[in-house]
Formats: sequence, C-alpha cells, structure tokens
Amino acid sequence: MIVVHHLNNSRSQRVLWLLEELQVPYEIKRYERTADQRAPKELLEISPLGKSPVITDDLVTLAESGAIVEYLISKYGNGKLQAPASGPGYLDNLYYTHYAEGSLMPILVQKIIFDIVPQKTPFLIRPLANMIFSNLDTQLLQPEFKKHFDMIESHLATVKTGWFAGGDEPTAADFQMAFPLEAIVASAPTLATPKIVEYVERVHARPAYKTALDKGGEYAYAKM
Ligand SMILES: N[C@@H](CCC(=O)N[C@@H](CS)C(=O)NCC(=O)O)C(=O)O
Repeated sequence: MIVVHHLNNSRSQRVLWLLEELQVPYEIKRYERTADQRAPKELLEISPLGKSPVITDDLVTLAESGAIVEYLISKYGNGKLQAPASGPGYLDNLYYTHYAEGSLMPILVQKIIFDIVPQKTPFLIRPLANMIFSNLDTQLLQPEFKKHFDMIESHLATVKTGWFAGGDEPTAADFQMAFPLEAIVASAPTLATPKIVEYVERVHARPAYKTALDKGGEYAYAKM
C-alpha cells in the first residue's frame, strides 16, 4: 500500500491529485505545520530533509515531488497520464516537469522570504528593512515574475487541450505546474495572467482533484 506523508498546505497535494487520477489505493499519514510554518520533526523520521511530500511504497521511500510524480506514473500509470515518447509534447513535458521546482518555485519562495524578513526585523529598524526588501522586490523579483509568467502564458496559448504537454490528459508537467500556478492565483491574483487563471480553473474542475482536496484537508490554494 502506498502511504503519502502529507503536510497541510503543501506540495503533497500534487501527489494526492495524481493518485486520484490514477485510481490507485493509498493511505494518507497527516502532518501539521508548526506555528512557524515548518514541517513537524516527525517527518525527519521518514526522510532526511523532513519535507513533504514523501511516499512509502513497500520497501521504497521517495521524497521530492517531481521524482514521486514520475515514479507513480511510470509504475502505476498503465499508459494513463503518459507524455508522448518523442516530439514537442515530450520536450514540453520534460521541460515543465523540471522547470516547476527548478526555476519557478525558487522565485515564489524568494517572494515569501522578501515579505517575511521585514516582519521579523526588530521594530526600530523595520522601516529600513521594509524599504530595502520592497526595492529588491521591485527591481529583482517583479521583472523576473514577468518573464516567467509571459513564458507560461505564451505556452498555454499554444496548447489546444490546455495541458502542458498538449495531450488530452494531464501529464507529469501538470502535476508539477499546478501547485505554483494555484499559489500565484490564490496569493497574488493581480500577477496571474488570463491563461494561468484558466489553467488553474481547469485543474480545479477535475473530479479527481476535488476528491484529493476532500481527502487532503486544509489547503490554502484551492477554495471550492
Ligand atoms: N522540491 C521539494 C520541496 C519540498 C518542500 O519544501 N516541501 C515543503 C512543503 S510545500 C515543506 O515540507 N516545508 C516545510 C519545511 O521545510 O519545514 C519537492 O518538490 O518536494
């Protein structure tokens, strides 16, 4: 039996959605974020970085959402949710599967850090910290966001079915991309471009996504 070590409000929602699409039986072991939004120390007993998601599947313990998504599709997909074996769909799936955690998530996390640091700065120098981080946001992050969101918008405009690899079903790239895109739509709606908003609606309309949300519990990025 597959066990998903699931942290509330986290990337492991990707794995629940995928398992519901695959209709593979699984169990959820829940972990609650601490007051400072970290994973609880119990997750360190499952995997060395103590982050979510992690799955166990008989003797296999696997962390890193992209690795988990590829493992599950390859082991349990039976042809479902597969990207094309070659051509543009193959390359788009490969690119966006890795881009989600490799390039997009780091700038979203940077944004969270830029917002948190001034709040955690001692009161007397907080105005200075606010000014510095607000300038960093304007000068570094906003131009970066624009490049990324323009690229995603242009790509989504080319895929007729609305999935990143251009097929009739989501593929690994979609399970990876849905999380950062729904975080953008929920947390920074003014930055979300029209096709990104449509994409997130498409994901949220999947019956498997809704079931995963019901089973996963608290999740701040999809209000239904
Ligand atoms: N690149 C990893 C990131 C894992 C990660 O940072 N997970 C977050 C939840 S979204 C986490 O466990 N945060 C709590 C912590 O770091 O204490 C993946 O895609 O699985």
